[in-house]
Amino acid sequence: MKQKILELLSASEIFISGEKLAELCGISRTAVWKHINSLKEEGYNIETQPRTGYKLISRPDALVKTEILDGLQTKVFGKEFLYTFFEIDSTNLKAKQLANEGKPEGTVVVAESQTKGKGRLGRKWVSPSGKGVWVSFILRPPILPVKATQLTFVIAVAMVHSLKNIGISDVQIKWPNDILIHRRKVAGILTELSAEIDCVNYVIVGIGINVNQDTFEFPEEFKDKATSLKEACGHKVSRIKVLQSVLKEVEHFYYLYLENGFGEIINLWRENSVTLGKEVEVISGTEKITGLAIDIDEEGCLLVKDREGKVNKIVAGDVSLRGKKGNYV
Ligand code: BT5
Repeated sequence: MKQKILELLSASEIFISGEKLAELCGISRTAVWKHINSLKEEGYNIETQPRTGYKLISRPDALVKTEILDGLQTKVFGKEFLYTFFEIDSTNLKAKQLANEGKPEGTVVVAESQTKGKGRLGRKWVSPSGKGVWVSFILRPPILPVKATQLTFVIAVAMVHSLKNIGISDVQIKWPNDILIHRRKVAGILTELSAEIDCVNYVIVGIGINVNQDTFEFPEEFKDKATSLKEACGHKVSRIKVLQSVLKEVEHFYYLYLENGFGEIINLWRENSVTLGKEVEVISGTEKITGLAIDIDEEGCLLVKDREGKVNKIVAGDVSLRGKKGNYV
């Protein structure tokens, strides 16, 4: 009902009386008043005039439920199960807990900040308050566990489209899980699997997107490798719009993948890859491989042709691209 009141206020440029809102929503005026107060607590600036009613002045710049749902164009993702937190250890950990409790596919967890944001292999993901979109969702794909790695590619393709949709160009994918703008990392994807030998219980996909940081705000260790949407387009970007766009495209490409398989996704991935056709250095466990990144295979492994002409199939690792000065960055 709160959502409906917000929609009515958004659509009106003039004051709407409590009586009118009550009538349109089929609730009492006291109930309207309570919902208005709850919206105010969430950060909506609603002007109230005793005899004329209510008018929406401004919206909060916060990842609150009402705001996320207002205009969210998904069928399932985030529609029924959407959890928002001001601060959390990690949205992936929370999503995992919810998945273990039986929450369905399309459940979404978002936080303003994470105290233990995770990257791959236990690395840290820096997630400051109010600056980014830190989101995870539950998937329950009817696929074999060996195919679960393909989901990172599905999500990467969805990420490129979702950022392009909101007017951000030059978005590219670096194998396996980085989203880059002008060769700097703007987002990372973390895919975690729970499975039996022959079936997937669930997959948690976590995405961290830098939205409104300035370069100087990034920690020294990766300042020269990271960027934000604000840096890329020169102005502040609405985190709500980013999140809504990501959820829409993730849902779209995920269902496309389930229906049509990996083929279409692979082609889209290739089109948007910064890795293929480049000289790369890959650190995979204790191994270091250098060569030409020629393609990815059906499982999403990177194929790197070394100087001897041998094609190395790389299952997991970190890729550096050869820079203009011949060094790997
Ligand atoms: C990733 O790992 O890129 C996956 C990041 C996934 C984060 C999301 S946020 C929502 C959800 N909840 C979680 O707890 N996690 C997910 P990886 O490829 O291992 O990259 C990690 C490395 O990126 C770090 O070692 C840093 O060097 C760098 N890094 C950390 N924070 C960053 C940031 N905000 N922007 C750019 N680079 C960062």
